[in-house]
Amino acid sequence: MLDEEILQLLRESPSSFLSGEEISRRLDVSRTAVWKRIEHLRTVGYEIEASTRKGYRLIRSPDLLTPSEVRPFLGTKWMGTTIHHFHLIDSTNSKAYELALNGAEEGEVVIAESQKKGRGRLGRQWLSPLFSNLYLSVILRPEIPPYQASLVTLMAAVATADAIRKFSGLEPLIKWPNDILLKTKKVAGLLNEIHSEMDRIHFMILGIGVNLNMDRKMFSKEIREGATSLKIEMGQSISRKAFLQCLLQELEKWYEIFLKEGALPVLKTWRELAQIKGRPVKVTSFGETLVGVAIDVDPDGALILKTEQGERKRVVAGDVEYQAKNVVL
Ligand code: BT5
Repeated sequence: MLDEEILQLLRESPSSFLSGEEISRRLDVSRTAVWKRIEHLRTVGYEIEASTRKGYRLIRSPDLLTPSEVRPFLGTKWMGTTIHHFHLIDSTNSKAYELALNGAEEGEVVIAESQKKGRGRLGRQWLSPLFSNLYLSVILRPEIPPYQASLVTLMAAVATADAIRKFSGLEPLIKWPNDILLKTKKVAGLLNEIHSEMDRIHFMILGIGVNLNMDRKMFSKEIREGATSLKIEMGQSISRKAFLQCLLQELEKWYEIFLKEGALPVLKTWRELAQIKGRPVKVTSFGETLVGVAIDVDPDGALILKTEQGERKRVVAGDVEYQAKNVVL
């Protein structure tokens, strides 16, 4: 908190020095405390010029995702108004869940620079190295029946893919239920969790991980072939702040569209971005494997496929592998 307040003061006078005495007076802390926090800010990447007579001046901020770095540029109406920021955390989803249980409001966001136990679906792990990517969880409290929750998942996939498309000019593909691919490699994953009663959602957590500045060697051997980052695909370093801004704007926009206009616009764009119709797929769902051709998603977000035996199946949760070439349906 004190770090944020010091940065705020330094930002207010970008071209002039602010004395340690002035900072300590305005924030009601000792000069030693100010000096210690300035030293800490330097270790996390802030370039702060210090002059014994004149005081301190902020020269450059690192690409950190702290509230004071992020909020002024967000351009959202309500999403991300409150940001909980951590350098290292177990999982942003777990933290957001805990905050939501304790009354956090719709639109509050948890962001981490790295995760110790970044979570994928079904107990899998999400590789979350420091300062490289985006790890965020958004708290939503939609007034919809629980059976519609998977539409919010589709909505989040659409918003994430749309943000990647707008930011990079590349063509992301959504892979059911919620992977985002660039040229067949996974660039982003979503883990959405729900806390509900039979007929009411208390809250949903949209957990989104997007690989932004990871180099190929940073991926573990197991996932290297199947994963990518925006930096790898665009051939340049990515401003995490700028991407976060784009992502939260898209999420806010798509969530409002979903609440106002219902599922149709979300499903329409999901279909465009997933191009799933006619894709030969192998689906693993609750221990069962189905091989067939994808037909569509239904209005509840379930995957519809026609099996090799000609049966029409509806899959509500599972993993999909794409096979060989498309079939014209
Ligand atoms: C997902 O799971 O794709 C959901 C990932 C969600 C991560 C975000 S980060 C912020 C928030 N907080 C969390 O704790 N989680 C969310 P799944 O479909 O199960 O995919 C997991 C699989 O993807 C792993 O088993 C690996 O094979 C692969 N993988 C792991 N880390 C990866 C990475 N950084 N990039 C690409 N693939 C990865």
